[in-house]
Amino acid sequence: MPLFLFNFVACILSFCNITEDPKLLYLPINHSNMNHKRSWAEPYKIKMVELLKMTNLKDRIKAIKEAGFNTFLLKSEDVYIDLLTDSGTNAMSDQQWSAFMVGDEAYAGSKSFYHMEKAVQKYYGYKHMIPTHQGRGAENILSKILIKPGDIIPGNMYFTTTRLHQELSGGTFADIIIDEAHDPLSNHPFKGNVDFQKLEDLIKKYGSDKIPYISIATNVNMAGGQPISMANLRELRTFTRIHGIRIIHDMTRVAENAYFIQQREAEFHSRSIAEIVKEICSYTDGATMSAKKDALVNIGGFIATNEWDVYEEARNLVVVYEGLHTYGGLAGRDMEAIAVGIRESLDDNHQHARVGQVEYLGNKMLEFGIPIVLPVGGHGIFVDAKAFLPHLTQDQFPAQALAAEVYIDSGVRTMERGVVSAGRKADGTNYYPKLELVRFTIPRRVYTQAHMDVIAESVANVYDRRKKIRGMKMVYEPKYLRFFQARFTKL
Ligand code: PM9
Repeated sequence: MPLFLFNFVACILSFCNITEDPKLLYLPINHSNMNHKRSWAEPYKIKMVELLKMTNLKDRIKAIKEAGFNTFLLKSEDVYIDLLTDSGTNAMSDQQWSAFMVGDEAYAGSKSFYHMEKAVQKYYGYKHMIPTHQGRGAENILSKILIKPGDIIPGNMYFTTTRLHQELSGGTFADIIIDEAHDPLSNHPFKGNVDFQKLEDLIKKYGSDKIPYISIATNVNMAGGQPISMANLRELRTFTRIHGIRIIHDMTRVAENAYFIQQREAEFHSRSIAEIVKEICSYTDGATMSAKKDALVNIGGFIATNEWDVYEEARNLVVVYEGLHTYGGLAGRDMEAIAVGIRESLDDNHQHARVGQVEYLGNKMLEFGIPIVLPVGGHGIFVDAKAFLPHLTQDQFPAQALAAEVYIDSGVRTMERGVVSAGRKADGTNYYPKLELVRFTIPRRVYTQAHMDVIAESVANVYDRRKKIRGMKMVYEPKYLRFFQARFTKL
C-alpha cells in the first residue's frame, strides 16, 4: 500500500477510536524533525566464520565432572559460547591478517618490532617499549626491576598475576580503590578511582621510600571492568609528584576506560578515544600491557617506560626471561598485528559497539532480575554470586558453583572471580574478597547479539532453580594462581 494511503487509513481508524494510540499505526514520514532512536551496530561485517559445536546436557554434565567443576579445565570443543575470557580470544580484522603476512621474522632488529614501537610511541606516548610474550611477562620484569623486599605497592584493586609478581619480588599489595568498588550495587560512575585517604594513610605508615610505585589499572578488571576518571588520575599525578612516587599503568583495557571517560566526564564528551587514551598515559611513568585484550590480538604484550634507567634494566632482563629486546617472545607477525590492533582499538565506533554489546547483555540480565555488578562494565557482565546463591557461604565457593551450573545449563563457559581467584596470603590464610562474582567476559568482535540473548536466557534458567544449587569443596589446590587448575566436588 502506498505510504499516503496507509497514513490516510490510519488517520480514519484513529479518528473512529479503533486504535488507542494512533502513533502506532503511522509509518514514519519525515525523519529530519522526529527524534527517532538510533541503535548502534557493529562497525564491521563478517567475512569468515568458525562453526560452533552444539552440546547436549548429558555430555556437559560428564565434561564438567571430568574438569573438576573448574571451567578452566574444560576442553574448548565441549563449549558452545566461550565467555571464559576476553584475553587472546578477539577476532582480528582483515587489516591485521594482512599485516601478519608482512611480519618480519628476523631474530634481531625486525621491521615489525619498529612498527610496534612506533605505534606505542604514537598512540600511547611512552618513550620506550619492550615486547613481551604477554602481560605477565611484562609484570615479571617490571616487578623485578622496581620492587625491593619489604616494599608496599598500592593499587586500585588487585589483579591476580600482577599481585603475584609483586609478591614474588618481595612486595606487598595494598588496596587503595574507593569503597564503592567493593559494592556490587553502587552505581558510582568511576569505581576504579583511588581513595586518597587510603593512600595518605599508607604513606604515613610506611613512608614514601617504601613505595616504589602506585599500580593503576585502567578499567579495573576485578571490580567488574570499572573505569578510573581523568579527574582522579590528574589528582593522583599531582599527589605522586609531591611525594616522588611513580605511577605504573596496567593499560590492558585503557581504550575501554577512555570510552567511559568520554561518556561520563563532561569535559571529554567531544574528545576522541585516541586523544583520551594519550592523555591517560601522559599522567603515568610507565606501563605493562597485555595486548591480548584491548589491542585485539591473540598473543602479545609489552613494557613501556619513560625512564631510561628502567628501560636499560628491562632490556637486560628481557633476554633472560622472554627473548631479545626486539621480539620479547613474539613472532614478527604478532608484533605487526599488535601495531594495527592498537590503532583499531582507538576507533570511537569500535569502542561504542564493543561496550554497547556488553551493555546489551547486562540489560537483558537485569530484565530477568539477575543480580549483576552495576554499572555495567567494559569487558563483561559480572554476576553477583553472593546475591544469586545467598544460601551458600563463601567457603562453599558460590561463584565456582554458579559458573559450573551455567555451563551445565547451556554450554556457556564463564569464570569464577571470587574467593578462589583471590587465593592465599603469604601466611597461608585465604583472602576473602567482598566481591564473589562470575564473569561473563565478551571477546571483541566475536559473538552476535543473538548469542547475548541465549546467554541471558540460560542465566535466567539457572536463576529459576537457584535454591537447589549446592556448594563446592576444593579437592586439589595448586600453589600459584589456584583458580586456573584447582579441582572441586559438589557438597
Ligand atoms: N587477564 C583475564 O581473563 C587473562 C588471565 S587471568 C584469568 O582477565 C590485567 C588487568 C589482566 C590480565 C589478564 C593481565 C595479565 C594483567 N592485567 O594474561 O599475562 O586482565 O596477558 O595479562 C586475563 P596476560
